[in-house]
Amino acid sequence: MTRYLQHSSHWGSFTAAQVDGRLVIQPNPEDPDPSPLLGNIPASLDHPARLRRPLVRRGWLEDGPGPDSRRGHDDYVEMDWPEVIDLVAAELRRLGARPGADPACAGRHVFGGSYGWSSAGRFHHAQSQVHRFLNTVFGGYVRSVESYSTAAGTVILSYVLGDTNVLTRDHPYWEEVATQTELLLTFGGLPLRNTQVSGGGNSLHIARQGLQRAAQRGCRFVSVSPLRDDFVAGLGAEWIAPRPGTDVALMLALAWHVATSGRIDRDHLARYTSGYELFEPYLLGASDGQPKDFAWAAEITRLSVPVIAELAEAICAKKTLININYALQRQTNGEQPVWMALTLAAMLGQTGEPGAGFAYGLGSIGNNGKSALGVPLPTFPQGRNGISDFIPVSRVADLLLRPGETYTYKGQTRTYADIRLVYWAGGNPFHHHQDLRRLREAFARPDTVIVHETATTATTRHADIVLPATTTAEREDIGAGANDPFLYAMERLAASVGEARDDYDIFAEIADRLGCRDEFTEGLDARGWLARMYEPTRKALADKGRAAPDFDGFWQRRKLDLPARTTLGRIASFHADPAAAPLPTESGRIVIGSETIARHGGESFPPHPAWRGAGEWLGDARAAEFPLQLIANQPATRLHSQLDYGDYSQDSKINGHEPIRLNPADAVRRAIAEGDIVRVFNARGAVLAGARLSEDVAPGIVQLSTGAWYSPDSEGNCLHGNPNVLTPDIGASPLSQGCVGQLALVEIEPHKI
Ligand code: PGD
Repeated sequence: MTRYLQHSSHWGSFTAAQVDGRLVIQPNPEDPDPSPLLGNIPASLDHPARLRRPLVRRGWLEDGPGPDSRRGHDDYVEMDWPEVIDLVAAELRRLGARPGADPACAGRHVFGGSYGWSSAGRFHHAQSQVHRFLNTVFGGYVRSVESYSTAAGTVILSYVLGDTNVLTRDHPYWEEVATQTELLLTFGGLPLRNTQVSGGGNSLHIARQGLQRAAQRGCRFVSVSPLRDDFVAGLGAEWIAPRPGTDVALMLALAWHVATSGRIDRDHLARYTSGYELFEPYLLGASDGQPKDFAWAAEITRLSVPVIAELAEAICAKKTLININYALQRQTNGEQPVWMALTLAAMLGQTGEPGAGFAYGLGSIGNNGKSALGVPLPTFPQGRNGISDFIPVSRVADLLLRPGETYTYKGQTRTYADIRLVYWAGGNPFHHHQDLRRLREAFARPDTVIVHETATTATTRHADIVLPATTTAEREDIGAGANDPFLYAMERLAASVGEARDDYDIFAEIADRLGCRDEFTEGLDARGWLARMYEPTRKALADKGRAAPDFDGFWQRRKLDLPARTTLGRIASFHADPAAAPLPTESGRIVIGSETIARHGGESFPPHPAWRGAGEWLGDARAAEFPLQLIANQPATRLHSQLDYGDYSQDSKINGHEPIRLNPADAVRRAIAEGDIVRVFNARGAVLAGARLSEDVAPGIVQLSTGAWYSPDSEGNCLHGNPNVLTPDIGASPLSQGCVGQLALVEIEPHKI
């Protein structure tokens, strides 16, 4: 009988076996709503895109390290492992790597931010591996902070509420929504496609059930989004589609009604917040002559006054949970919608109330809204980074293009380092970064770019040395994710593809050549690390009187239950006793107004939430030339760009192009029919995509998800449909410098062959 082996991914746990040479996947039988993304995994073992041999760029090999605009255009020479390891070791040595290297002279020229989701598995997590390696051989590296997922939101919340990870992973919102919420007002909808995935593991997909239970109880859902299907169909959700980027104006009008109709909870504000007095004059128009009333908001959002007024009254009358999705802060001035949603919830006096108040990112990622765990998860130690220098993660092109120049971040004036080596493993910047033609210029600057990858992505085609890495299916690991109630043995499902090696083994070999193998490995192989990393979790389970077998016992059982935390979460503790459990903010309370934030945000940053526009939005002057709002959101058929070659993702393509959705009225006006190949363009470049006409997309909007592999033509335009050719590479504000990849202005026309 075929033995199915246990495994796990960012989008679900499963068992798998090879049947007739192809991986057959069985989703976790306990999962109420398994993700169809599992259908992308089988291709990972046999697809031609898999890297099978080490590659070195011809120009680098022949002419040596140095800035080179041939990156992205050059061809590659295959190499044997011993030879390529020697080559990498020699180049790292030239750049200053050695045992006990002095961080002051070596690592400060190395960018090891290496952002990316990589794949599930606590040990083979590629970013942790590269960090430990660079700490070992260079003594440190220039790192990155924040994430492409949530930077503007995380930064503003760090001032006004606290640590985002603690907040978003600390609340059993799904249970509360299912049992208590009366009105769920959700900005950015609540797209189940995003709840499919969660970093490290997501074995129970409970969002759909939570919403269904709430609907059965009579909960009202209002989804504010340009896309109707950002909320699951069939539950009677109302769809409100303001112009994208104008949600703050809508929230302000709701707040104006709360304040002027006498429903404001001043006791709640006094007990739990600070700085409302800075905000109210702006809200009521005393400071700028403009009350943020319904008519004002209707003009900006293009919603009707009755729609806004009805919603304003409803939130005052019901137990209301105001949820704000990550997408809303991935925009210019992305701090404002997050800050304003929190402010509105506080004015209603509902923060801290189960099933009500403020939620961030419910529907942005699978495990937000589940109960936090009561035991620690296994972690791979990354060592000590002796370099204090960092960039906000989405400033990577600026880092490479503008060495020595200054920028601001959280009130600091910082200087971009002079980077000679870029080392990347487990990420695909030519998928995730904005303005990809500019990123190409940036990647031409360093002396050397080294990438470990499982497949030939656009990032490997801009690297000098490409080292083929195994996927999780080809190695053993421990699978677990925040708020996920299981720990899994990830058994090896298949032999390595071609000559691919585990990132750990690659780093251990290079460290060996540099004379510091033992510092990197501590004498352990992968199994040895898994056993060591498992121990703190085992001990914590034992301390709680739970099943806690030794490592071999765990491996045989293949799965362990992890208990949820039983103590109060951060927000609940604060609301229970704000003096005893203050928030980590300047006042110890929720911050609605603050001169510190205004100072840190630079000249035009307001001391309270405010409507400041959204960069490339339909009210901007640039809309005259590029009149359509591009929503470059997360894809439904893959995680980011991962396994875009997989069957489930490929089935969604139109003649090999990524689908772009638009309203039929906009299509007719441009003589575009269903299935046509279209050219989407703006001043930054152009991409080809396949047209899908849909009434679920509001007029004036086009939606092209991220993750189609960047396939540049000679101009750097994308033949496949990666929207990041079109999105702006600027920081959300001088405060956060967050990614603004969600919105851009574009035009679209039939593609002429
Ligand atoms: P992934 O496609 O997950 O994208 O950006 P990210 O770089 O994380 O890339 C991971 C890569 O790791 C894949 O190429 C995969 O093959 C490789 N990999 C997987 N496992 C391993 C391994 O074990 N070893 C090695 N060496 N490699 C491995 C995601 C980022 O994109 C994120 S988080 C967000 S939220 C952003 N979202 C948007 C957006 O909404 N709009 C736009 N326009 N742009 C975005 N970009 C951001």
